[in-house]
Amino acid sequence: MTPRPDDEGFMAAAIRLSRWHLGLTSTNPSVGCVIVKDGAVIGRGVTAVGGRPHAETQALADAGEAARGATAYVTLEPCSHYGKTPPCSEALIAYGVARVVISVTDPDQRVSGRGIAMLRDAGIEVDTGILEEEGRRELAGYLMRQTRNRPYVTLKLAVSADGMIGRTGTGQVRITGDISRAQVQVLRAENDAILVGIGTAIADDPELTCRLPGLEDRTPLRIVIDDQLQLPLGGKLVKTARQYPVIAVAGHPPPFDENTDKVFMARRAALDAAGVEVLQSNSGEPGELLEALGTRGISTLLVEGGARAAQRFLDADLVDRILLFQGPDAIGEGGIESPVTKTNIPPSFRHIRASQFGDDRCDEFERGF
Ligand code: AOF
Ligand code: ZN
Repeated sequence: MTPRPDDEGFMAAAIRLSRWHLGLTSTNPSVGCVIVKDGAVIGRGVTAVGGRPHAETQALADAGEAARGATAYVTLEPCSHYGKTPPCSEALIAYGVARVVISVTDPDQRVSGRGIAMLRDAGIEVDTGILEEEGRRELAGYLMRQTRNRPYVTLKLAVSADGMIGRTGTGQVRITGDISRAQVQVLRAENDAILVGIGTAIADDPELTCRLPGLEDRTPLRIVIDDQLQLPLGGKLVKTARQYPVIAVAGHPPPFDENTDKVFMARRAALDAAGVEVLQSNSGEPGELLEALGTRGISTLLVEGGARAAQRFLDADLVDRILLFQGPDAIGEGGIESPVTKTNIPPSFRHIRASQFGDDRCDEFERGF
């Protein structure tokens, strides 16, 4: 019942493995599992695309007979329920694994401690909480949706050297370089959904797809906060809506007079005809949208801008992670100030990582939950 010196290294390997299918297993989490015997990895598994089979059963199959007496490192507590597949705990027992090391316990009410109990009842040694902080980070979307029925929210901002996110009156301003841009495409692929405000949708005409070769199919659900349904019908978002889904979130019904009512309904019908889903929000609050997304199985949301949308999520205290990309050039006059810069990150956030992407620096901040 005591952690061993090698535990963290092997758990780190299991966590790295879990990243392979990040964004591809929804609504199941992407779990990693390595099976170790005599100091060597003899089996590997990651939750399959689509969520099944689970990581452990694949790692056990990979190890085969050799799993007898081995140690299994798994990023999430092995399941104990009969779903579409039999429980992983049962498989670990059947293969004769001697010890199971777990990073994060599973909040799913069908599991939640029962997986560990099943293993212990069978005489298997179990240790939990190994690299828990790192494990929770990879499973953040799953954990957030399970415990709060909302997606884990990442706010991504690209700011100039003088802390601006753009310039008034112009379209997209190039702030960061190619490597950062590619990095953002990876971020898109890893998230279930991506959101911008209508201001950005009009000014930048973004496509919000994932365009990295091989990752095109991992374009997330695209969402625009669009109180008055002004999304341009000729823009890239609407034009690609039949291929990659788009949701326009309409604000709470304004005090309509007959005329505005007609315009709103006409826009609604036009978006509908173009294949855009219109979601009517009652309160106009980000919390309401997040709950609706959680209920649809969306575990991770990337908020990509602009300043107003970012501010709405920050004000509602609904940002869990901030990624601040900073380019080398200043924008100067006419710049639109970023709601967040390195010097005014809300105090509940902790700096966890800094990376260099070409000439740009990226700082990552998170707060626990
Ligand atoms: C594991 N290993 O790799 C994953 C687990 O719909 P089901 O039957 O696949 O069950 C989904 C639940 O399985 C999910 O809520 C979580 O509790 C667990 N996910 N468990 O042992 C895995 N992905
Ligand atoms: Zn399982």
